[in-house]
Amino acid sequence: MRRLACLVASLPFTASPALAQSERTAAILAEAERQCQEIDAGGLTVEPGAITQADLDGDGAADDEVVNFAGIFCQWNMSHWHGTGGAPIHFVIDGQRSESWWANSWARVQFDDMPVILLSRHGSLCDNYGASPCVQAIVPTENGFQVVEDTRSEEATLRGASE
Ligand SMILES: [Ca+2]
Repeated sequence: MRRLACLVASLPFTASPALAQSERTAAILAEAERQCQEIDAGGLTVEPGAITQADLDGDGAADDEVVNFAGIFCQWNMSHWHGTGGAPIHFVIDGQRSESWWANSWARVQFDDMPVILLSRHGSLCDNYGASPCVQAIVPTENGFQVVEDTRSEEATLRGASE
């Protein structure tokens, strides 16, 4: 086991959480590292590209960060943050506030003058089988993230009233 640990530790993609750009991102990685230790799974492995700079809130500066756990692992437990629903993706605005969602992938688009984050999520969240297409839109704002609440029952009521 010790030999395996040395092998894993020496793989080229192994990186240090010290690569974090902002305090908030550093805190996310520190918490992840703590979780790895808690489950006795060694240190934290951060692949190149797991942390990217982006302009999420549309202020024109790429001073936001995306911490994508698709590229972050516990050294001895590669599945800790990885499942059929993807992995947690943390969106860090201005290095200060963040929220995370489990998703397979993300994209930043512009829609009606709004910066929008799109997430490809597990199909069960769209009340369908796991691999079915399921997309969620999130708007980063000054105070947080705007997400539509589940309005399906409300819409069914409205539909029923108009029939
Ligand atoms: Ca920003």
